[in-house]
Order: sequence, then structure tokens, then C-alpha cells
Amino acid sequence: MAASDATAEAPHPRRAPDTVKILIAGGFGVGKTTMVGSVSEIVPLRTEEPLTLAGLDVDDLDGIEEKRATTVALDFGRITVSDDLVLYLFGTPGQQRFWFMWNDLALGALGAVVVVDVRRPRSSFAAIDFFERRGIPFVVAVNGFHGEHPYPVDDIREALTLPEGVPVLLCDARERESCRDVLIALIDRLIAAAATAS
Ligand SMILES: Nc1nc2c(ncn2[C@@H]2O[C@H](COP(=O)(O)OP(=O)(O)OP(=O)(O)O)[C@@H](O)[C@H]2O)c(=O)[nH]1
Ligand SMILES: [Mg+2]
Repeated sequence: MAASDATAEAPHPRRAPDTVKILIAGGFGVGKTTMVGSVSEIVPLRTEEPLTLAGLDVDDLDGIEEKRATTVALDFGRITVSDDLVLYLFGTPGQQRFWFMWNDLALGALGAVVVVDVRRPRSSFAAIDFFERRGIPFVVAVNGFHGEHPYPVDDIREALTLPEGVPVLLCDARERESCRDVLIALIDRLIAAAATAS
């Protein structure tokens, strides 16, 4: 066999997929760790510590009475979207006393999902503000606890005073498909933002 034939038959080397860092952010107990765990194809890294009596005065457990642990640093997961694209998911801590970590976590992030608990939308205001100020594109994922979505998207958009163009998706943080749809909406938004910028 001639050398040129061997070259022709050699398998085409596969290009490494693009990797994109995405933040999963939002207020205390809105379902960030749950979302990363639902959608990740690897066993997610978690940094959770038990909630104790010491935090009784500062940890508002209204509506999340079953919550036993809280993220103290980050969650990490991964999802392969296609042969060309892999998302690295970084879940932020939700409690105000850990917000100082958000700046470091946001380094190199191309986009974010702001998770909102449909019963306590205000708890995610600070996260929306954080990404707006930094110009990081984001989508809002409204987590209907117990799978219930009592409010139309337009009402939620108004309650959160979201800027024009920010997608709002109703989701269930416990459901993989639902979380995957949220990430696909974010990718669409990132592509649209890149097209506008070029
Ligand atoms: N019923 C129900 N429970 C949920 C849902 N999402 C999360 N939970 C529960 O609510 C609690 C809080 O969820 P987490 O995923 O820990 O929330 P988090 O935003 O990561 O919380 P922090 O990291 O402490 O800010 C946990 O006990 C979850 O099991 C949901 O959609 N429905
Ligand atoms: Mg968490």
C-alpha cells in the first residue's frame, strides 16, 4: 500500500469539543444543587454542610422546611450537549454570607441560569442584579416546587422587572429533561448575543 493511501485511510482526528463555563445561581434554597445534580452526566461535586441550630436566625427556611444542608462553596457538574459542545456547570452558594465567592466563580463564565423559587421570587433578585451589572447573559428558570406553576410567565417577568429579551422558563429542578431545556435556551441566548456582538 502506498504511503498516500495510508494517509487517506487514517481516521480523521476528532476535534476536541468546545467547553463552556455556565453558572447556576439564585437565592437560598431555590434548587441550584438539585438542578446541577439532575442534569449532570457525571456524579456532581457538592460542597454541602448540614444546617444547624446556630443558623436559625439567619437561614430563612420558610417554604423549604425540609431542607437539611446548604452549599458552602460550589456545585460542579458536566453535560455534553453535542460532539462539539460540553458545558461545565458551576452551582453557586445561595446564602448571603457566601456571596463573596460569586466573583471568583463567575470568572470565565459565558452565561448563567438564575433559578427562582416560584413561591419566593425575591430571593433571586440579587443574582439577577449580579449578572445584569456584569453583562453576563442569563436565563431565568422558575422552579415550581411540587411541580406547580401557578403564575404565567408574563407575571413572573413583571414581578422580577426583567429586562427585555431575558428568557423565562418554567422548570422542575428535579427533572433532567426540564433542566436540559433550560440549558438549551441559555445556549440559544449565548449564540444570539454573540451574533449581535459581531
Ligand atoms: N418539592 C421540591 N423540592 C425541591 C425542588 N427543588 C429542590 N427541592 C428541595 O429543596 C431543598 C433545596 O434545594 P437545593 O437544591 O439544596 O437548593 P440550593 O439552591 O442549592 O440551596 P443553597 O445551596 O442552600 O442555596 C432541597 O431539600 C431539595 O431537595 C423542587 O422542585 N420540588
Ligand atoms: Mg446548593
